[in-house]
Amino acid sequence: MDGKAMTKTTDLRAVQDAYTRDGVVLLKNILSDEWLSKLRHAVDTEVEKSDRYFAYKNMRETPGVFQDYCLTSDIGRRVAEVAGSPWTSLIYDQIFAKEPGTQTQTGWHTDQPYWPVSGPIMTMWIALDPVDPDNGALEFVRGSHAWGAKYRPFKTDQLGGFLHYLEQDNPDYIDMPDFEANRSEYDIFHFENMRPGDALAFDGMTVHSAMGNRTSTRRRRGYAIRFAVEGATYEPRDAVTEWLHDDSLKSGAPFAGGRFPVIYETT
Ligand SMILES: O=C(O)CCC(=O)C(=O)O
Repeated sequence: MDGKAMTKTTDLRAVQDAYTRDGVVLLKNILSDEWLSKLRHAVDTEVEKSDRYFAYKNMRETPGVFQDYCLTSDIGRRVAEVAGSPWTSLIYDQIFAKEPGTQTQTGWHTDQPYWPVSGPIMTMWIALDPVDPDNGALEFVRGSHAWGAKYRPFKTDQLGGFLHYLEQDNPDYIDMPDFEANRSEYDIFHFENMRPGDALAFDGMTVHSAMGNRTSTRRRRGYAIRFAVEGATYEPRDAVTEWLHDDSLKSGAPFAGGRFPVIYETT
């Protein structure tokens, strides 16, 4: 549908290098005008149903625009290219609509500990509006995906504020340091002036947060899709994301198939 050619080898190397080094890379202009318009419209239809900025999840399991985008666009190929993987499977998708005046800062976290998966996974966070520090840019701790630290997942309130830790007794996890209070100790950065259709590809272990939307007029709609790639395995844990479990997959099996379709494969 997009009809875009494979990414040029030299550009791709630079993208892969940045992703491997920093745990996040900016991809410019990955959406056709048609997908941008369809996704904006679909997001607006969802957003009317709730007032929580991160409430809308897993739309891709229901027939409609989100499912069509995940299954028929070039997004699976792009993920495989950035990760250097022969395949991509879908985990789930989510809307982050920080409307004007949504002051809440998304707390620092890593994504992977929340999901029933081990090994490499990637989020594509696609901007549907211009995004900058005024209306809610995402921030990243450069290189944190490679630290080997597994941060304990935690529950948040309706506004995304910290409530309490999950899996208190799981020795695999350590409590998250206070990145916000100690910002100067870390290499924290964001991408300036994302345009609609630009995407952030980031590793499931990269520490990140998002600023609040301090504007009174500018929307900040983000559409995030979570993907598994080669090396990712299914690891269900009862304490988190039971809604993503799939009994047809064995624990330790490749994270592909069942509810998590392979959407791209090199032939
Ligand atoms: O867009 C946001 O506000 C937060 C996004 C985020 O934390 C994520 O996609 O994991």
